[in-house]
Amino acid sequence: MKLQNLFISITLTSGMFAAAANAQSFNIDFSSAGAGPSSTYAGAADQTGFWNSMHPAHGAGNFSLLDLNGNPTLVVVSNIGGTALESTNDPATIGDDETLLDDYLVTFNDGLETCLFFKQLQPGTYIVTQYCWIPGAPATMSYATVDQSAEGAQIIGGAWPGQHEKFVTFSQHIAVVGADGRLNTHSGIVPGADELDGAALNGVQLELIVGDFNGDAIVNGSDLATMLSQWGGAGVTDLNGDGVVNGSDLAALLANWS
Ligand SMILES: [Ca+2]
Ligand SMILES: [Ca+2]
Ligand SMILES: [Ca+2]
Ligand SMILES: [Ca+2]
Repeated sequence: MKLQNLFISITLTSGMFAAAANAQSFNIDFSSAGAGPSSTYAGAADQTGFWNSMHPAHGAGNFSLLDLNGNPTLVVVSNIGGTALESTNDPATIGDDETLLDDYLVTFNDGLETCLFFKQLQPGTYIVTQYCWIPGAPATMSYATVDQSAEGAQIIGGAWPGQHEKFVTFSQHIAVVGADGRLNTHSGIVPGADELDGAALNGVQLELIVGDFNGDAIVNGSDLATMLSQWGGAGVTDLNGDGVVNGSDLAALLANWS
């Protein structure tokens, strides 16, 4: 393709891909009230948009997730382990922070984490944010892991710092979802801690890094090289799923360049 034509193709198609990316990024709050934070609330992942409000009763089956625009997707999530929803008004939290943090799933069993099982996710690299903060008892630590991440456990807890802070209110893992479309997250008792103090899961944010093919959560020349190696054919770099790697996919990659 001539460079000029490539540029035109990129210009025409780049708008499509913000929507495609949004379709595979999600905000989830556990709530008894049936309403999550407002759509202007970005959380710790800096990701505004619709917040799914999930009650433990939803987790018994497959709860269908809406995307950041509030549109239906094929992605479903179920949960085991901590299925009791606790609610405490921590005096330090207000507004949307309170909506997210002041109710939560809890486990009191050191052999049973609060596990979420996502299915039918688009394969790719995700930044996975788990909120693991116990309102009213924030010094109690939780132990957060993600099966599809090369990163180990992160231990989360501490007094509300006035805003979200990694390792205090949330964990963050880079995870790679494969062709099976699955992602498993866990928040459990810290090994050796008193299980009767509990461990929390207030909510989760999943952010798909469109255009990252090597799992480093950065979109750069390495990913571009992978795309060019598949140019004109099929492969994982076919970002819009139309069966061919071309300028449309390149536009999506460049739109997310790190
Ligand atoms: Ca509060
Ligand atoms: Ca919540
Ligand atoms: Ca990369
Ligand atoms: Ca394509």
